[in-house]
Amino acid sequence: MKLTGIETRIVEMPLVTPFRTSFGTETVRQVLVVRAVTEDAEGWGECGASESPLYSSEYTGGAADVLEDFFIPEIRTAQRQLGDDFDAHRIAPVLAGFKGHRLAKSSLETAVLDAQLRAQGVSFAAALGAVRDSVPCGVSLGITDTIDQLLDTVAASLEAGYLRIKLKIEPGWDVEPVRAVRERFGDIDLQVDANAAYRRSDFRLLARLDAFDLTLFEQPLPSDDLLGHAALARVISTPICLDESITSSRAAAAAIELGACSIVNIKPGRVGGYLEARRIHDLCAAHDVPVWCGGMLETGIGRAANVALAALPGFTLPGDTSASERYFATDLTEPFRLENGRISVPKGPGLGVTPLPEVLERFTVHREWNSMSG
Ligand code: NPQ
Ligand code: MG
Repeated sequence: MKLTGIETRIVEMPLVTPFRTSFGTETVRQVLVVRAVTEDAEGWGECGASESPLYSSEYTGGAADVLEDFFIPEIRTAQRQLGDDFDAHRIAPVLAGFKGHRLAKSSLETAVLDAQLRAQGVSFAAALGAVRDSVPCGVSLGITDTIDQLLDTVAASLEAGYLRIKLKIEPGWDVEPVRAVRERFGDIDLQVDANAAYRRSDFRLLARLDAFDLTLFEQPLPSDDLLGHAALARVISTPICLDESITSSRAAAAAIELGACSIVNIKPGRVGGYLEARRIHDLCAAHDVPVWCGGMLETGIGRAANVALAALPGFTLPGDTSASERYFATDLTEPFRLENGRISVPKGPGLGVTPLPEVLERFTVHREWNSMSG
């Protein structure tokens, strides 16, 4: 394929409700959107980074800088050397020398892969190996001021049809909200996510969550503490699932071998892209480790790709692949809707959706064209 250029954009999408986690509260989704233009098609990718480096070390402005100053120039060189042999599979190897910045790398690879698949007339789902035409959906619910507010939010989510509820927890907001939700709603599929907010000294507190029959406990401890998670897994009965710790297929292999988790949250951005995400899916399947698709408050661009990935056979648990309206009054694309707790996998070439031009323009705050011939 022949790349003509890559556009980097920052858009700011208002959220329908503030989203509070152990690391902060988000009211606007500031998101980097990448458009790859080739001679035959154009493709889109979205970066999971947020305005501040709180979920991980990446943030939107930094992602834009590293793309514009380092990654795109390196891709330009590779494109010149490889000519028609250049394609999306070359991107990760070409950028491998640059450390980290996986969310940024993923947005670039996704945009080029989308352009390539659109030119070939192949959907993301077909290219990745999807086996379903719709996926079961869960929802991730932020920390609220009161337990009554949380109960109302859970009730509305079940009413909307979500098949699984995930509660964000942190020290001081854990056993009591979980108890209240379990008592009020009975035998629902319920799980929790701490975003690394606990420490090894909290094991006795965390063992109290065993009483509530949770499907899983996501990322209790800091991302670099695989041994801590392995130790925790030996003293609690709730299955541990890792999110932030799983930055690559190597990290996933280490976590599984150490017994640090028995379930894996796959976020394609966090691992550097959909191709690496598929490798982790394959690795986990080989070890009988269930996986599910996480979320980073994606617009329709990232959501389309996530839903395609979540249709692979090893994704046996409902993902954080919620409907567009969970986050946005107006999405960048035609909205993804929940039907009987599921979202349909797009069938069209590439992502199968494109940003609505006037919506994209309305929310854009920065835009740069990076020519491949410049
Ligand atoms: C998680 N996501 O699983 C993340 C955390 C998260 C849906 O719970 C802006 C960008 C805000 C990315 C807030 C969900 C975010 C974000 C939370 C990711 O841990
Ligand atoms: Mg998480």
